[in-house]
Amino acid sequence: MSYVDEVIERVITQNPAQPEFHQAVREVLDTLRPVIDEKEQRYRDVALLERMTTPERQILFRVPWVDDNGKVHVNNGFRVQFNSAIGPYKGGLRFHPSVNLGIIKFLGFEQIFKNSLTSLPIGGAKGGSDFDPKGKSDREVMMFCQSFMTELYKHIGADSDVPAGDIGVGGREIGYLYGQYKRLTGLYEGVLTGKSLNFGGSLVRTEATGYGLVYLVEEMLNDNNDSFKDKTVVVSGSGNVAIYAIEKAQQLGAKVVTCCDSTGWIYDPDGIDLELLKDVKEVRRARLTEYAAKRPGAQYHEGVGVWTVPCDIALPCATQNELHLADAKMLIANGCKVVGEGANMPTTLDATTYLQKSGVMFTPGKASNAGGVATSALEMSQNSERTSWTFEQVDAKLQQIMKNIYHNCADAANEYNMPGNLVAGANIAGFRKVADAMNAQGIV
Ligand code: NDP
Ligand code: 2IT
Repeated sequence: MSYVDEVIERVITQNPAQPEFHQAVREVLDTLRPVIDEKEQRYRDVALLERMTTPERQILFRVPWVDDNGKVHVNNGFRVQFNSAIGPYKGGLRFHPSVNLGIIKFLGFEQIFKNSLTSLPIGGAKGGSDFDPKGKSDREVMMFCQSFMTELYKHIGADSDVPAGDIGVGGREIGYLYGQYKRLTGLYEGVLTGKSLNFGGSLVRTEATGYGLVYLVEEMLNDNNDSFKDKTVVVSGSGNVAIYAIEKAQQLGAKVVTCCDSTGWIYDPDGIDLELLKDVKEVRRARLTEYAAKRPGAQYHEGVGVWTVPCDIALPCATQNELHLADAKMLIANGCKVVGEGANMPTTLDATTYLQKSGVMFTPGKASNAGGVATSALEMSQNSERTSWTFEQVDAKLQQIMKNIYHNCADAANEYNMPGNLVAGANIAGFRKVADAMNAQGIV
C-alpha cells in the first residue's frame, strides 16, 4: 500500500466518527501523491504524514454558564493546536450547535495549509464550542464568553496561540473574550484578532475574507481574460464572509442575486440590497424573512435552493458540505463557469471532482478564503509594532496576498502537470513550506 493510503487508513481508524476530518485529510493527501512519491522513503522514515495529521495538542473543556433566568447550562469547549512549524497557532473560534471535535479537527487541519499559503508566519489551529449564540441576550453571550475564556486563557498568548472569529463569533464575542483575557492575565496584548478598532483591531479585517475571495477569483478571471464585470453571481450564507463577498463583487460590477441563512434563501433579481442585508444581519441579527418583507421584488423561500438559480459565478460562503453533487450538476446545466469557495470545505468531494472535470474554474477555500487569516496576521504585526495602518495600506497588502496565493497555486499545479487544478496546487504549495519547516526542526 502507498504511504498516502496507509496514512489515510490510519487517520480513519484512529479518529472514528469524525467524517469531516476524514474528508479534509483525504482531499489533501490524495492531491499530494505526486509530491510524496518523489521522496516517499524520506517522508516515511520521519513519519511526516502521521505527524502532520495528528494535532500537536487538543484541549477539551467544560464551559458552564448561567442564563438570564438563573438556569445553569454546560457546553463543550475545544481548542485544537494542530501545527506550529511555521508560526504560532492561528485560527478562528466557531460557536455553533453542530460543533464537535471532528469538525474542529477538520478546520484546524485545513488551517495549516491555508496559513502557509498566506506566506505569513502563522501555524494552524481552530477552536470553538457547541454553544448557540442565536436567540441569546447580549448578557448571556457575555457570560458564556467569559466562562469560555476562563479556561482558554491558560493555553493561548500573543506569541503562542492567537484565536479569532468564525461562524457565530464576530466583533461582539471577540470583545467579551478579550476583556476576560485581559482581566485574568493583566496583559494588554494581541492575543485575539478581529478586535474592534478602538482596542487594537485592524482596518479591513471585517471585510477581509469576503473581499479576499473576490480578489482571488478576479485574479483567476483576469488570467483567463475575463472579470466580474456584468456577471450574475449566486452567494450562499448571509454572515461575515457572504456580506463582504457581495459588497466587493458589486463594486467590481457584478450582480449578486441570492443569499441564504440556515432557514431559508433569497432570490433578488434586481441584485441584493446590501444596506438592507447589513441592517437585517449585522445590526438586528434577524432572519431573512425581514429582508424579503422590506424588498417587494425579492422572493423568500424556506429551505435550501441558491444553487438552482442560473449564474455565471457561484460563491459558497456559509458552511461545510453545503454544495452537493446534484447542486454542481444544476449549476453547470444553468451555465455556471466559476465556483469560488468562501466557506471552509463547502463543496463535497464528489461535487468538487465533477465541477473540475466539467471545466468549471474552481478555487478551494484554503486558497480563496485565506484573506481573513492573512489580515489577522497583519493585525498581529500592527499590534506588535503598536501602530495601525490605514484602510488603503491594509487593503493593498490583502490584494497583493490574494494575487500571490492564486499564482502560487496555479504555478504548483502546472509544475505537477495539473494545469488549472487549484485544489492540487493549493495543497502542494501549502504543504511544501510546512513540510520543509518540520523536517528542519527534527522529530517534534
Ligand atoms: P457567520 O456566522 O458570520 O455566518 C454564517 C452564515 O452561514 C450565516 O448566514 C448562517 O446562517 C449560515 N450557516 C452557518 N451554519 C449553517 C448551517 N449549518 N446550515 C446552513 N447555514 C448555515 O460566519 P462566517 O461568515 O464568518 O463564516 C462562514 C464560512 O466562512 C464558514 O465556513 C467559516 O469557517 C468560513 N470562514 C470564515 C472566515 C472569517 O474570517 N469569518 C475566514 C475564512 C473562512 P444562520 O445565521 O441562520 O446560522
Ligand atoms: O477559517 C478561517 O480562516 C478563519 N475563521 C479566520 C481565522 C483567523 O485567525 O483570522
